[in-house]
Amino acid sequence: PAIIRRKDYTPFPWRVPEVRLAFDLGIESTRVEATLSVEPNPQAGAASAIRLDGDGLVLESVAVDGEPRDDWQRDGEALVVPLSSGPHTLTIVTRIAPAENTQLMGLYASGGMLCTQCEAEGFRRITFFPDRPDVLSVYTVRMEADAQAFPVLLSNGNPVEEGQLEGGRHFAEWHDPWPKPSYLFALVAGDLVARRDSFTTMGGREVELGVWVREADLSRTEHAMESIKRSMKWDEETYGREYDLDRFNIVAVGDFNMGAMENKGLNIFNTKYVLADEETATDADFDAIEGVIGHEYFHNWSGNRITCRDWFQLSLKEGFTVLRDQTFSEDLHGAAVKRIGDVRMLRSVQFPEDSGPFAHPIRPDSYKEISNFYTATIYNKGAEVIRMMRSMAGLEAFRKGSDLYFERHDGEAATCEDFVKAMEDGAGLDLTQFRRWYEQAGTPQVTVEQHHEGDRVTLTLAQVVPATPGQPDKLPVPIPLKIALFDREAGTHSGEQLIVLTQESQDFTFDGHAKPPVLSINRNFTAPVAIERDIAREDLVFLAAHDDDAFARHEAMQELLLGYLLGDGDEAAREAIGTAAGAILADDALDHEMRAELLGLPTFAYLAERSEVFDPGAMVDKREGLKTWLGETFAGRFAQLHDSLAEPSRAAGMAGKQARRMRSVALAYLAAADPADGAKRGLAQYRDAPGMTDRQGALAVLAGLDGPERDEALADFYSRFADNALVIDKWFTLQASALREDVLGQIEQLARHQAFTMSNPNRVRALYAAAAGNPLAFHAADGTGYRMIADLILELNLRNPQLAARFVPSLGRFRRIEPKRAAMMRAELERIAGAGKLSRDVAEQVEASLG
Ligand code: B3K
Ligand code: ZN
Repeated sequence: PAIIRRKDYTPFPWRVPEVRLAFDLGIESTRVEATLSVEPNPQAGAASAIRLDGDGLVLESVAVDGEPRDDWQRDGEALVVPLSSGPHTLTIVTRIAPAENTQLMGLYASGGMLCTQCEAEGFRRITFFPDRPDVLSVYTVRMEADAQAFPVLLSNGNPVEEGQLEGGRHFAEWHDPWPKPSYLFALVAGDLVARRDSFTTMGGREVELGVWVREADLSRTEHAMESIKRSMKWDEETYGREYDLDRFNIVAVGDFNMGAMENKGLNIFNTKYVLADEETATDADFDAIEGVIGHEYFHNWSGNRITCRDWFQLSLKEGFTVLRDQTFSEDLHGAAVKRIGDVRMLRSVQFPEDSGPFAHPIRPDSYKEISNFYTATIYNKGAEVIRMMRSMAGLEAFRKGSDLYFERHDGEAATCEDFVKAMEDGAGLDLTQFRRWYEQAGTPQVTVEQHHEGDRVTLTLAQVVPATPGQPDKLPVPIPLKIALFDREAGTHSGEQLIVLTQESQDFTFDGHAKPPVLSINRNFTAPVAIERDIAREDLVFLAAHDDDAFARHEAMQELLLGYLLGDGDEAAREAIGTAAGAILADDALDHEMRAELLGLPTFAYLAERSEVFDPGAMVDKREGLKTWLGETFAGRFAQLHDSLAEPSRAAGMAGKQARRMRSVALAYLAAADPADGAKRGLAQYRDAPGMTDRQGALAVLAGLDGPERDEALADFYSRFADNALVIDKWFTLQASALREDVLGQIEQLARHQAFTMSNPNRVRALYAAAAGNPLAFHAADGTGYRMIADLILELNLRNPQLAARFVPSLGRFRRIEPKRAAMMRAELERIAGAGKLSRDVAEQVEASLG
């Protein structure tokens, strides 16, 4: 595939101020008439033709200024129409087949309804168009369809007209007054019902809200609706951003490649991020729904009102919007646990990406298939980079920066540089060196040394940004680190401060410390870096028990755990973990959710990332062994917690959620120590569960055990929820995630289960993303796990390239794995590479992986 480069950007020679789309909708066949008003773009050079992107379209006719034309040409999938200078009207008729659209890009069918997904390059699968984010148009959309099959017809903006037609057909017309790029176009046609509500904006605009679902799902939409209202309010209060249409609609779709999509005024969602009630969704599901609804809603300003000039700027909207959704959730439910979870995700997914074959800067320099760049780097590291600006500026100045950004670039297709400049001007920061965060891939590695003399402490900090593919030499970046120096005896510190490491190596001195203080560093994870420091074990125990920064406290515990799990496993290291865990379990000032969080073991993905050579089998034994030991050591306390925190329902609010979290963690430790007791307790928790949080928590533990309790719970779960696809997804995931020797065979059986299908992305991910993340399945010593994932990639390759490509990085990480397994992983990548016609998505990932 061809390489697209950032430096080659040129503006499109034509402007397309207005677009009229007329759809004659049908599942098997849909006719699209597109009328484009075009005029030369004064910002670009003159052109004698217009080149329109297309993908899989059947062209029926072309007319210019009302005159039929046949002097057009096809250039690959594109359509080139000769055009004299000056304004014109272009009318193009195409035909598409939604039912055959298995890629789920463009217009496709899902459970009898029709819906669209256009980001990044799906609009060209609907009609010929300059399908690039810097061409902004005002859209009017007319949809015609069978009234019975498609009673509801939705598109962007506000409704203008609707009516009945002959032959049982009807139509609706929508108009979106805000100019937008084609990737934000959307339509939905189907037999849907809405939960309706309204929101009055700070400027007094009355917005009609709708959450559109299948009738059977209506009772599970309350949380989504409440989440919309909370999002609207928060964005007004926190960023001064007001909604700008009379309608805001969300539609839930069962077959969807990702989480959701921010189409202007008509967000389309994976059902997973809309539907929830206590019986079928966990607390984590509720929070994820609120977070994703917030994310898509916040895009209305960071993404839609200000969009991206080109796809290299993707982090402009995604990094910023992730930061916005993260802090939205922090503000609503407490920052500590949210931050810890976000950092765990960053380290488990983004750090490995940043040290692997697909490492790329948050603003990449080139790509072959843009869909491959919807990554944790663009999204989550992108958010961390903006969060650093926020930490350096302080909240007030940061708001000035964001205000200036929104004011200066409203209505434009902007660049990351525009954002940085607005932050410099508005927040008063000098970001000259900071721009390297946008240019360089790789997670900076920071080492810390501490010296004490007289009453002076010197911290010597050094940084290395590691080489990544295509970027052998790196420059130092500014690394803002919040620190505190603790007086060990008093258990307090004299105040938090922000230091910024800008050089390769730098000394920071602090006076007034008669005794060597205990350093708490990168508090609240101010910088997305890896820190290596020489710290005494008892100092980590001290911080794990006393640090007043929740993240740093958690971090100290993680350092103790990593030290033991990555080291040679000596007794003293384990004892130190025991001492810290004992303090955490005894600390009555902690809430149960934070307590559970502090007792969580590092993920396998992060352990692999931190290992020079990762031996999955050995690590499972060691990590599970530690769990057993902790469970035995604190059996009494865990049992007491499991007994006393029984069955609060969601009505109990925050305290109930905290209790549920701790209860299932306690169960996991108890089961590790005593499987028979764990099975008994697990089944009781399963049976008595007032909702999905306790039920799933119990089933997750039972799935890893043997015996009748496991069988009973799994069978009950399936039959109880057989008609709920999202819950059946959980049933697949729980079994495929179980750490048991026979799990691979079970996954193979689940793949043959009648409820399994390759055509639903949620179901595929439920089984195979869990399998690829399970060290005992994926890394089975004989290589069958690798073969299974490679077969999956090949099977999905052309059917759904985006979904297929998502599975490649797991195989691509072979350089970190012990040599026997690494060779088998590589061989599977080579098998894919040699397998014939590969989609651009899979080809790019596989080529990068093989390096
Ligand atoms: N912007 C979409 C992602 C589209 C991904 C296309 N492959 C969702 C989001 O980030 O909000
Ligand atoms: Zn987004």
